[in-house]
Amino acid sequence: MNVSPLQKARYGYTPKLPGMLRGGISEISVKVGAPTQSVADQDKIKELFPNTYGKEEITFVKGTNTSAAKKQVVGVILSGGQAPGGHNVISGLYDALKATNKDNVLLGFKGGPDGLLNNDYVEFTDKFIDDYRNTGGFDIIGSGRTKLETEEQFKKVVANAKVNGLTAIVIIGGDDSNTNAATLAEYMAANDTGIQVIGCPKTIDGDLKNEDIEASFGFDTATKTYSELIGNIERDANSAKKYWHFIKVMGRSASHVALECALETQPNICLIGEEVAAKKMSLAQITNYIADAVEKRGNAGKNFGVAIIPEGIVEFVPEFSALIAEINELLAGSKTDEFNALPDWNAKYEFIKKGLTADSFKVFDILPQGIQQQLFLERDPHGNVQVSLIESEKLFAEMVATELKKRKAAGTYTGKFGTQHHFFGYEGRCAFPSNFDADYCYSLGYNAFMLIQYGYTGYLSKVSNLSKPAEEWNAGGMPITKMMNIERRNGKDKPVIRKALVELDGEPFKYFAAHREEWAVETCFTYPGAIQYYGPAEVCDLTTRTLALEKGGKI
Ligand code: FBP
Repeated sequence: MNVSPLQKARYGYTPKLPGMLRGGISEISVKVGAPTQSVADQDKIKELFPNTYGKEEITFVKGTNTSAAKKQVVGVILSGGQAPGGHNVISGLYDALKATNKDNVLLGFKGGPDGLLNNDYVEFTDKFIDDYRNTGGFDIIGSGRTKLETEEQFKKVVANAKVNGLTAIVIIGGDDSNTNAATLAEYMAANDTGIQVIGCPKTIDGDLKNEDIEASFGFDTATKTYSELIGNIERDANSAKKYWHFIKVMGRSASHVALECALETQPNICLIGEEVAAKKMSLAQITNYIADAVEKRGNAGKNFGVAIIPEGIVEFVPEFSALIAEINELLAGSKTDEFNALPDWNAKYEFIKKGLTADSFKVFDILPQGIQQQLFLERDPHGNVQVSLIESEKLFAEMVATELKKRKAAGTYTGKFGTQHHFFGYEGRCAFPSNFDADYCYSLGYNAFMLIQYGYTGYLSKVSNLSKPAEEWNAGGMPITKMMNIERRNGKDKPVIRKALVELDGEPFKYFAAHREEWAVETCFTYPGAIQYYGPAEVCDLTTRTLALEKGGKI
């Protein structure tokens, strides 16, 4: 295999484990905490997960190993969108499994949940794993988004697991994938299969976090990559002084990615979906908010700027989210096929007009046709609107341009407004993991094996105290049902992991809100530069500003 000099050097990087996991299984014991409850809808979740609900949170501590000696055959899948560090979760899992018993086996099922359904796997060896250590991407076994929910699917997974003698399955994924993990764990327990299921918290979106899970892996590297690019664009804008750049960043519904990038780069504008929802802002109000900054800067001769738009923004504009909810119901079940079978956009437009309420149709009708069509693109298998396909960066640039024309005619705006659009998403999902993600992911995988060895099921691998050096990190597990509530998906009530949104009374948002007025009008850009893998720890091992602020630190 041809490898770059950086990749070759990264093979030699030794990820840092939490202090309590160093020394191997013989020195690791378990401290059992208090029983847990789901974050909401307790009765319903308890009823749906009678075998895995209410379990205790656990922490690993230094002490005598009390786990039963047993040969483990573990299956692992990568699930959902790529996130830097997935390969290290697998290498940490592999190293812990082999260090505990060299006869233990790790099978990697290919293409996400489909691998488990189709019994399509590879057996990992030292050589195989070594080629992927500390590298980005999910290409080691691929990924997929299939939802595991039907009896037929579960039966297939159990049959394939039994054929291979699996003792446990590890699902590396985001909120939807770990919802799969919880459901599969419950099925395995209810049917006395003896097969354990453990999840690992992945997603660049940063929305799989709560009081126990401080960060999902990949968020650190992806936001550093986007911030590097945004900083480069800011420098270009400040050099050429002729464009406003509208930059959409990935992150699905929550605006964690946008907020972190704003804290890193101090752009003129950064929209936060959660604030838009809280203030019930309309499309016109958001447009005016951006246009005010453009006007002030333009009238002062600064005809350039940078605006960060979170990809999920449209879901938070109340009139827009009402529209999306109506469209979701309109497309529920077989109605998607009916809609897709219509011959052309005119016929589809009439179908939509008939199906929407008058208020929602009014909002729909003012959107550019391109955006209208994007709202009807296929949902993902979990029923989510694919927000990465909606070009909100163009929507707002167009709406601001229209508003500025009016202001020019009224004589209040004297500047020029030229725009460029960008979407940063896929650029960051497979970057070489930062030192933080390399260490965190390896630790999550290593820790997942400890949970297996100690017989736990339906747990998420938990590594915490992440704003401190790795030596001081804590390791343990949290029942996945603790994070669950009931939400409406595909027109039905479903038990799902609750997404963590940006908290408007949280320190990251408060810091941003305290500085944004100045950033809007002045040019306060900061240029983070590329991720550094080698050099001083204060440059290379720093994690996100979000985590630093959440943990009471300063930035
Ligand atoms: P996960 O929630 O599975 O981690 O996916 C994250 C994500 O990158 C989102 O930010 C984005 O909206 C979506 O995946 C894009 O999906 P796809 O890779 O299918 O285009």
